[in-house]
Amino acid sequence: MKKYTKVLAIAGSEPLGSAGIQADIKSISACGCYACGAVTVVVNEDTTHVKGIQPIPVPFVLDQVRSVLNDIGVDAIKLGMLLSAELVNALADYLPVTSVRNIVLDPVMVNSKGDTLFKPDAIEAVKKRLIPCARIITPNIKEGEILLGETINSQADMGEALKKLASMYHCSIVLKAGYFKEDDTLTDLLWDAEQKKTVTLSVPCVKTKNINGTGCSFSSAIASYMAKGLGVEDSVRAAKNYIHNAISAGADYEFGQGFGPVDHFYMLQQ
Ligand code: PXL
Repeated sequence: MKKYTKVLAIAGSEPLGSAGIQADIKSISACGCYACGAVTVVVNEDTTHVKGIQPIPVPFVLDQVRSVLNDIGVDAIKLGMLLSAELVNALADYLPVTSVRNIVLDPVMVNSKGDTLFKPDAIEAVKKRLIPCARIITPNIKEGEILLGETINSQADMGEALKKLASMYHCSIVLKAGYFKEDDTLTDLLWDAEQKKTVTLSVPCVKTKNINGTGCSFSSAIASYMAKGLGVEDSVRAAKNYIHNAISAGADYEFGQGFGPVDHFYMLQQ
């Protein structure tokens, strides 16, 4: 019998098809895996801002996750927008009793538009309870600052920040430089906690407003490559390559008044 390599996204829905679980499903599919999705919240947004958030009741989110894991099983899980401490704690209780070890946590707290996507009490629960379940976390600079409790003012500060984050949290960490987009080159830093090494990942900065959902898509790509059996560094390098190509290919599309999407399926247009 043939088997799919399966990735479950546990994340929020949004109507544009650019970010959240829609972006996760596109990214996982584009990276060659079978995408499953358990919805945590339904967000109403346009390309300029978030207008409303309706959480799905926590027991029902867990029911969706159990339906996937108990029946078909998955090779990796990507955690996106979780919103509440109640859901973070429920997942922290449940995930360790599953057999899934490829857990990628995108600590979605602040999006590209600066909207807050987390309740304050959820932040403590993520730090104390959920990060210990993750194989890798993928904070942007703002999320890195929240996890660290200090500001990160430039790319030059990122090395020190990553060292401190690595000593606080014991998983692998990609600290994403995206906020420093006045620079010509963006250098994300990876702490590979399994090989005990720091890796620099530099790409030319693409000048575009079409960056909605980049974090979602990147973390889902990491989960997909981990699901296929790649190690931490190889998964992050492959995912970085995927998201850079998707941003470059999507850069010149007109899409609403604000932030547009990346071109998830750029490889189908060649
Ligand atoms: O890009 C962060 C993000 C994650 N999840 C959902 C979102 C967004 C951005 O707006 O709507 C559901």
